[in-house]
Amino acid sequence: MAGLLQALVAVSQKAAEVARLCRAEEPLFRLLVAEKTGPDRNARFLQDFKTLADVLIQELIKHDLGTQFPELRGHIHGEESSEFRDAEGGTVTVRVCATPGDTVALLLAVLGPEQMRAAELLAEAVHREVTLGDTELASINPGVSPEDVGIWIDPIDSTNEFIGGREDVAAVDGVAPGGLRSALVLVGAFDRRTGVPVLGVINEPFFQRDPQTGRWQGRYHWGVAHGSTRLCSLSPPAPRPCPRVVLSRAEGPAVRRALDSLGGGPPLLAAGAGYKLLCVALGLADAFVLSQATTFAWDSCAPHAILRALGGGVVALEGALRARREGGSGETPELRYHRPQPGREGAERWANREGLVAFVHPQHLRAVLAALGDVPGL
Ligand code: 2IP
Ligand code: CA
Repeated sequence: MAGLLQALVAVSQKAAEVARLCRAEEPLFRLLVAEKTGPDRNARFLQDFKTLADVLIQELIKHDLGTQFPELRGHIHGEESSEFRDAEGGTVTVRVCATPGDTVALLLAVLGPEQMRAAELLAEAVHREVTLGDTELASINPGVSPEDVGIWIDPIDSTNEFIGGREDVAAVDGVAPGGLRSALVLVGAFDRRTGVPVLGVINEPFFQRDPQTGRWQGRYHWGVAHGSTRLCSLSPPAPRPCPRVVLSRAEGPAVRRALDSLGGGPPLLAAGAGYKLLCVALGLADAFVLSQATTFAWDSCAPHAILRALGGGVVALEGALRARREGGSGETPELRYHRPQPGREGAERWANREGLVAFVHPQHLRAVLAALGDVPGL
């Protein structure tokens, strides 16, 4: 039986396939963008279709991993709730059923009986077998036991860019500021006991268009940071002398100004938390700084494992600044993934409340923290 890392990659490939299908197949595409097209809109369900696509991807990942590794059941978490309203106002729990026919029936309950073609296309994709022809990956055995880990899934990070679907967004120094490129599938595994991320897969469903067929081609990246094992499909990028940062468009002016002193040039701006973390892993930026609590465990777990595999990490911004002020020596504690925030409800239980800094080279983390040390409110 293939190992857990190979299974995470395989499910991410299947998820990416469903994401591409939603944009390539007319009946699905129509549903996906229906909110924007107005007159075609069917108030009964259309508003929910983009969420249904997310949930279905999340559920196929849960289903495939739980089938292959029963020890993981009950420990696979995702961003989305799988409860939907059906046509009669009742509740349907979206899941992958035993047969494609049963899955079609369940999807019809959410989509409405007239959406047979869309339901069939989706059900066929979620029941398809995926084979990986990746010989390098096949030879990796990270030694991570499924009974020791939990899983975080972000079925589609940057959902807005996925729906918006812009294809012509020009990259700035290799970084796409937005558009389909920033929509990613993220699947990470963390140690159940310590919360440390140990395996990560980032899948880019919309990496590039095949010049021959015009179809979207994806690619994926994986990393292992378990015990003393560090393995990654990427090589650690060479550090720039002065770190270049990537930021959310929503980042405040005080943080932006403070980071100017790093001397690494104007910050790159990009959509998608996962995409910005990927930019750091790829060396397109040296650090991603976020001062707000707008990312969650499912956004950062998988990329965090990859950054650790490359020798870097992701720390809580406020916690790291506090530790620095208190003059603590030693390593800054990194984000963990096993415990919800006490006293919070819903998604907020899993927010990265203290912001974050992602890096590959520790000297860049130190430079960023030094630059932000005097920003009021941090
Ligand atoms: C979002 C998405 C957003 C990001 C936000 C995430 O996840 O990645 O793009 O904001 O933090 O939670 P920004 O683009 O400003 O970084 P999702 O799309 O899955 O809700
Ligand atoms: Ca997300």
